[in-house]
Amino acid sequence: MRFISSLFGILASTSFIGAGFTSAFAADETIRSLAEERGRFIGTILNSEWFNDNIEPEFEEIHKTQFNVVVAENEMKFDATEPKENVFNYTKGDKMIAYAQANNIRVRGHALAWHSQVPGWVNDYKGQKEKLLKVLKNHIDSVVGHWKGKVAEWDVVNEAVNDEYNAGWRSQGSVWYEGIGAEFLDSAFVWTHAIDPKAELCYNDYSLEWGMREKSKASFVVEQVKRWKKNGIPITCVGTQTHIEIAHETTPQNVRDFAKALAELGVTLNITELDIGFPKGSAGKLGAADYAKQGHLYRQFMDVFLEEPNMGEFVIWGLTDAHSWLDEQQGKTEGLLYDKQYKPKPAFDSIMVSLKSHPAAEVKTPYTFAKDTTANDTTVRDTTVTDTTAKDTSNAIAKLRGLQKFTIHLAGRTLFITGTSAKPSTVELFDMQGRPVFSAKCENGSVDLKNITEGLYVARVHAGSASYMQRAVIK
Ligand code: 9MR
Repeated sequence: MRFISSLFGILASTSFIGAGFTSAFAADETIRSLAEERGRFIGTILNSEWFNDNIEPEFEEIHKTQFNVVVAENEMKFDATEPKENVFNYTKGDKMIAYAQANNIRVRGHALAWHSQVPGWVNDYKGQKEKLLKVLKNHIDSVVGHWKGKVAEWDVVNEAVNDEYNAGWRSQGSVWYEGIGAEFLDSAFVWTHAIDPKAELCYNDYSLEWGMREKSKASFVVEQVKRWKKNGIPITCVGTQTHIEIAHETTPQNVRDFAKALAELGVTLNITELDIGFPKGSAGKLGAADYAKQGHLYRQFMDVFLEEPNMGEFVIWGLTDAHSWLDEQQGKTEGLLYDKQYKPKPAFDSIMVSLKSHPAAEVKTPYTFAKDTTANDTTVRDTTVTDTTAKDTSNAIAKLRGLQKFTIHLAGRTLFITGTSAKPSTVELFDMQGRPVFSAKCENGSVDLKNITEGLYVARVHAGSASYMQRAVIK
């Protein structure tokens, strides 16, 4: 791949270069480096051809240069990782993890509980609730345990909403729903969190980019996220797959609206499988205006992504039009950033332009939110409250400095505080996105948490002029 240097201003004013696909950016300027400066992740899959060592050398070179988050196209799915009951195969997934670690790339795990790509032996247990619960738990325990600390984010549940535009769970064709009921989703989140408390946990689906109208998939998902958060189910993100076509012009705005609705709930929205295909029949007939239009849509998605503070990952379902599920399975074509000869398309330039038009100082990132860095040491370090009344509490925890130690102890629903130098006066709880959920005066070193739902919180204790913070699990 050859890049020609030119000034960003010239590119911005000419908008898109058109067919010929010569990128106008310097070689050391990558979408990865620009995304990293902005605290964001831009990614793509490793196609199955990569796992089988059956892909052109350009693929990996571009992949690791331009992207900082990766997903396995098929190799971490249920049928790949547990082809026989309780017999696990991690070889291909391990290959990807090693690649990601060598190149400092974040890993998305895809996917744990999904009705598709489950092996035949699971379907043999159709309708057997207790057995299916054991099967799913064992799968999650083993797979998440194997890659604990190496997978930053899991698609815990994939595509569980039906396609019938009546806002309900996929009740047919899902071995999990038919056998267990909707509780399989809640359980999957709880089990995954129990094994890897540091991982981000997503609900992932398609057609979420169709807007928030009544009975839409997106509004149904928002309602479920509300329920999950209320019940302490440890969901941290939603993935909108976003497999769209060139004609779907309203979708970027819909994704923006969806992101805002999820922000209200303290949940991140990630774009997880973006592609913008042309109808298959148009192959060979596409011109500069078509590729410019595709670029324009990519740019609009990137603009939304950079402008919404609760979006963190922008993942495209493929790198090159030479290897894409669109041609193989969808009757669509040429939906990606690189053409079949690995030349960057105008869509690539559009993403560059969008990144450059959003100065790093103005782009917020959800990944400064409170992280569970405390698995072995339950004291949250480097965090103490300086602004207890901040309106934007989402970043409040991350801003905190200079923590001192204290001890909390839960007996039933009573929280006891010891070890502070002064008498504790107030106790507050925040959810893991830093939103306040509880505040009470501390009488005799304890507070009653009987109205708090189960879940993971950060407790803040005021004692004298100091305040202290610590992670608290309410069971
Ligand atoms: O790209 C994947 C393709 O190779 C598989 O044959 C297909 C089988 O279901 O899955 C494709 O990936 C899908 C992803 O796992 C979930 N969302 C839709 C993706 C495209 O079908």
